[in-house]
Amino acid sequence: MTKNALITGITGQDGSYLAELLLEKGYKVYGLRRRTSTPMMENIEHIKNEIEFIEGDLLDQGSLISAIKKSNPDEVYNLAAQSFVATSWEQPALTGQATAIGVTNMLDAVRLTKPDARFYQASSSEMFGKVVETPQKETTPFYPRSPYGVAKVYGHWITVNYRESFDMFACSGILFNHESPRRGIEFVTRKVTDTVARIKLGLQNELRMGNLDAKRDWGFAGDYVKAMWLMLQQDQPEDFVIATGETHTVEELVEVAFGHVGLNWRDYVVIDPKFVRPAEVDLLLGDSSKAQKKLGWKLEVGFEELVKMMVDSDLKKHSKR
Ligand code: NDP
Ligand code: GDR
Repeated sequence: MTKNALITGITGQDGSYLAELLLEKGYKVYGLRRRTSTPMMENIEHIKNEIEFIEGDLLDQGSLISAIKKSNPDEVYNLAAQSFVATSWEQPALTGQATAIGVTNMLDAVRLTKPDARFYQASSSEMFGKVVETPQKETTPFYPRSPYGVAKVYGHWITVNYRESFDMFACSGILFNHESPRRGIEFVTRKVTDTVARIKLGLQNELRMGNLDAKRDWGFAGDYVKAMWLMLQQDQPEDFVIATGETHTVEELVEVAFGHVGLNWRDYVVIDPKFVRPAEVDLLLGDSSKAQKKLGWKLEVGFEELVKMMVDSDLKKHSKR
């Protein structure tokens, strides 16, 4: 029997990879999409005819209830959020409404309309923030460092709470940074790979950056959406950390990206205080051994391969223009 899945955040990076995966598996895929004057469909252009879109917004409870009624989902993947950490200081209340309360809105829509649907919440390594232990795992206490991180902690605990209060099959995936050629342009990996491509092609002459010392555990989004699906196929709902177990500085990222096109990053990178955050997450390094053991999840793309894949994709994109 065909399974129905509802994905919020379908136009984003993860929404697009997850939709591809579920379509491959024979799911009927519904995507919750916000109304915008100019729809942003770049990530899902190639599969848009296979997805049934439902207009809705995490801030509008009625629209979520009707989305559940229309899609009658077996599985709900709640990926929508205000997801850019830097913006969360500029728009903290909106971030709280979408990234925190939006999760309750979605959980309640499921509880009231289709309580046996399985629910995935997109939790984040940003919840570990000023880390209290390394590597970070499922039991590591949270210490968020941004309004985004604070909102994600709320989203995480409300998911756990609905599981425990209403016996819902609700899981939270604590995913560390994951990237791809479809990553939004303002996130550091894509900003770097896009600018490196532009510099190589003579379209730009510098890269303005913030803190080069921050360390992140970067993986490939295509690998990480597989873990989301696996979590909802288990007998019991549980939370899992998904990470590579390797950490790299932003400086290493910059070095690999420029090195891939035969340039020295020191000739192009300018530090601009505008990109330094009010509070930083200095180090993230995840331990995904629980997911490897219980879900059989494994990593396929490593750090250097990922950065090179993104640079190559941006070179191709800009060469066409
Ligand atoms: P993106 O920023 O690429 O996508 C976010 C999606 O949310 C977009 O489709 C956006 O729609 C949608 N959205 C934003 N606000 C609303 C709203 N109020 N109502 C409905 N939809 C909304 O994020 P990613 O794909 O990278 O991440 C997916 C999820 O995983 C997010 O929740 C993120 O916080 C979380 N996460 C991401 C990680 C990563 O490294 N990528 C790591 C850990 C967690 P629109 O196109 O209209 O803006
Ligand atoms: P992050 O991702 O905050 O980890 O959140 P981002 O790529 O924005 O920043 C990573 C690190 O790079 C440093 N940095 C810069 N960042 C940006 N964006 N631009 C710069 O110019 C720059 N210079 C240095 C940052 O200070 C930071 O330390 C991402 C998002 O996808 C979240 O939604 C998700 O939950 C987490 O990853 C896990």
